[in-house]
Amino acid sequence: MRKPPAQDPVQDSPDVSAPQHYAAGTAAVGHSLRIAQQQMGVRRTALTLLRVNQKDGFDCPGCAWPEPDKRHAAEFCENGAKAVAEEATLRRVTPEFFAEHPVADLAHRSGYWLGQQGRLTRPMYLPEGGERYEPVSWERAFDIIAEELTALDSPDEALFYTSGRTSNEAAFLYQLFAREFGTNNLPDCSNMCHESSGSALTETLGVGKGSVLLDDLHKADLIIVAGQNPGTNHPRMLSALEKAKAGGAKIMTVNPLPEAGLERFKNPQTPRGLAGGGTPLTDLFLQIRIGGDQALFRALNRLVLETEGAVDEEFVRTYTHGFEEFARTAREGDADWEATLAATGLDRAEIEAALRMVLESERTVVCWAMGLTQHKHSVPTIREVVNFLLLRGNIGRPGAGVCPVRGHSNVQGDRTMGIFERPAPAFLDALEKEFGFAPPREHGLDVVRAIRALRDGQAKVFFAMGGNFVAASPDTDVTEDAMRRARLTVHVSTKLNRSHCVTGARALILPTLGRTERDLQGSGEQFVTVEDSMGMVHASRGRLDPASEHLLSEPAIVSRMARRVLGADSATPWEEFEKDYATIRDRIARVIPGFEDFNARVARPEGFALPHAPRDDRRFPTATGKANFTAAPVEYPRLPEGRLLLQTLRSHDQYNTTIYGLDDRYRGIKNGRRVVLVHPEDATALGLADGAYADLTSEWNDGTERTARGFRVVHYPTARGCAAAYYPETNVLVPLDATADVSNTPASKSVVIRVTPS
Ligand SMILES: Nc1nc2c(c(=O)[nH]1)N[C@H]1C(S)=C(S)[C@@H](COP(=O)(O)OP(=O)(O)OC[C@H]3O[C@@H](n4cnc5c(=O)[nH]c(N)nc54)[C@H](O)[C@@H]3O)O[C@H]1N2
Ligand SMILES: Nc1nc2c(c(=O)[nH]1)N[C@H]1C(S)=C(S)[C@@H](COP(=O)(O)OP(=O)(O)OC[C@H]3O[C@@H](n4cnc5c(=O)[nH]c(N)nc54)[C@H](O)[C@@H]3O)O[C@H]1N2
Ligand code: SF4
Ligand SMILES: [Mo]
Repeated sequence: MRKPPAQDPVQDSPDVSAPQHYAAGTAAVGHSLRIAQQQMGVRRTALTLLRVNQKDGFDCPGCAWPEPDKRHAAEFCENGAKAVAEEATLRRVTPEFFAEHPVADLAHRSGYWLGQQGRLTRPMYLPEGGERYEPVSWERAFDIIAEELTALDSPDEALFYTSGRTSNEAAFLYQLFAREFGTNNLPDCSNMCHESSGSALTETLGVGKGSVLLDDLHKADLIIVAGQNPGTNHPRMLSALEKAKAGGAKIMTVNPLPEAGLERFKNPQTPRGLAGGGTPLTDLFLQIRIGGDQALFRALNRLVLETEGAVDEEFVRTYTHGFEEFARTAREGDADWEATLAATGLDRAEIEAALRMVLESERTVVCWAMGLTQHKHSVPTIREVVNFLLLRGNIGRPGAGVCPVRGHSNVQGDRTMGIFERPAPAFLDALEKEFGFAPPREHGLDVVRAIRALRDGQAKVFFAMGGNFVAASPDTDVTEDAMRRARLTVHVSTKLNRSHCVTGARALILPTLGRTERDLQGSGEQFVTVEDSMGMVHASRGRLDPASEHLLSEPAIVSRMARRVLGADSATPWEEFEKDYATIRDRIARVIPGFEDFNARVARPEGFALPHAPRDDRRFPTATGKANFTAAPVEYPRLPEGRLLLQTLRSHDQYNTTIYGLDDRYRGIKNGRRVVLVHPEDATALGLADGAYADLTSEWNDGTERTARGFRVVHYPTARGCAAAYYPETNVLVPLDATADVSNTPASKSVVIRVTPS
């Protein structure tokens, strides 16, 4: 066992130097190996990293970027290596650790310190009024869950949260259990992530997922990367961009920050990448103001409409609906030059340069992530991206399409498996037919509504399949108070985190197997399956010995909980499911379209692609049966005098609420996370010197204010009027009610703040 650092490191004196202008290279390789070896030692590092993303290995627990068909021996990136090391660490959290550290002590530790303690090893229970977690048997843990669930007045007083690492098999069982229990309360991390993409794409194209495969990126003429920082968050996407460029593609980047990874890429898998200057990626950088994207795409659409012969009229006539109204709105609406320039902060020449690239391209892909999804007007923004692609027929042909780049490694698969608070009637019908019970039909609660239900005493049991709910959610103080009002909080987790320290009256921690570990059940060794960001499904097999003999897999936990809670009321063969995951896949095959013959097809090493009607044959399963143009007013945030618009984002050394280290190498930040990046001229106007310390106060419509203290001001080349600081430290500033229209995603990329010297 390895020892974690005993002291919580001081986090508030970051060192700052100039940002880097390229990503990866040798530093990335060295950095990932160093972190991996600290956690796993040399031998385990070598054995484990060689299995990441291999056809007989395990799926990288990092992001959802797909694997290329031809694999290298080292098919992982720096941040994949960190994700693996975080899970395969040799450090352990034992019952003695919990005896030494009362919950009140853990609640004062940083998320970084908690995570550094290592893997959870035993089920732990915090009794009502107790000060410390104590070891508990699995049987007793399930009894406690059953006691609290059966005591509820209604099944809708229970909440079943999911984070996106859960396998297809576990997710399918989990939603089945929740629905047999009687609720659609299945909030998930997607609600805070790509919900806006799902909402916009389902309405306009009929499928809430991306429409491109990896090869389409390689074939594109133009790739627009908007609101995404792949150098950190999807590092191997840079290899795809490099390949696309080698094939002649142009890349346009839309971002308030000049992100190093999009400037230049030194591919660590090639000798040239390691030794040479690397590949310049971005051809045109549009340094947009936060929240200006809808205005930008609307302006491009207006200009395309005004250009003779630029619209793919045949495509528009055959496959789309609503063109006339959209065209009228774009021509006559509020997207004139004045509004466009105010919203985007760009100048006319930049937008005209963008237009030229658009018109020169036969095949265009738009990629995006949180920079587009976490604003009040995110859904109309993404609909405008769809308008943009439809205009030139860029849906359902090779080298073109929508590419929302997903976060967690199986977040897309979890949705496919039915982790959704608003399930489609057809899905519920199929469950009903297969399992012979009547699933609840009323919609359940998403993340924000779940927090309100806890706050208002309408939800009493909170169960989490992974994740770190209180740290990931907005309005930290409100969320934590809400969580403390629960009767019981349960977390199925691999690592210790903040959510274990902010509990209901009673609390359970249920330790589970990770991706890297062998999963042995009654019928022998099991594998699980996952779906990547491009709808490819494949198997994942762990080989390491489990972190402790007391761990249960996620499918086993759900099966046992279901048996204990539902008892004779359930005709579902839960025991068989636990014993042999192939029997779960047989059921998935019968319930979920696209999974026919699941067991046979997933036996192929490369897995299989799920069908996608718009991509495969330009069929659009929408309300109109066509791809829908939409016409919405252009919105963008307007800032009161002396305020900045704050986006809350990720550093290079974190995975959401998991902090791997205290550096953000590409942005030149070291040894600390409480920084706020502000344009030098804005900072000067506000009297904020580089290196000064400041408090951030957010202002919300209802007159309430929220403050986060002690951030080092960094003069940084972001867009004017904008600021950036890391999540989750700044989640205290995001009001619970500040959400995107339609999708209800927290607007954590557009928070109006004052920055005042501390
Ligand atoms: N290493 C690592 N990998 C990860 C994660 C991680 O935390 N660490 N998280 C995973 C998850 S769950 C997700 S969802 C993804 C997140 O992946 P990203 O979405 O890339 O993550 P963020 O750090 O939130 O970065 C948002 C980017 O959008 C830009 N941006 C902010 N506001 C705007 C705007 O209004 N317009 C435009 N055009 N751009 C804007 C920011 O400057 C930044 O470059 O990554 C996944 N992969
Ligand atoms: N302000 C602000 N807030 C945000 C965002 C933002 O950009 N800004 N981004 C949002 C986004 S995109 C997302 S996706 C959410 C993320 O929200 P979550 O998914 O809830 O958070 P994570 O930090 O990914 O969860 C980490 C925890 O998952 C557990 N874990 C890891 N692997 C496994 C596993 O294999 N099984 C199980 N059972 N548990 C495991 C570990 O205990 C670890 O502590 O945060 C959202 N919150
Ligand atoms: S790009 Fe994502 S999935 Fe691929 S190795 Fe890196 S972290 Fe893992
Ligand atoms: Mo995410």
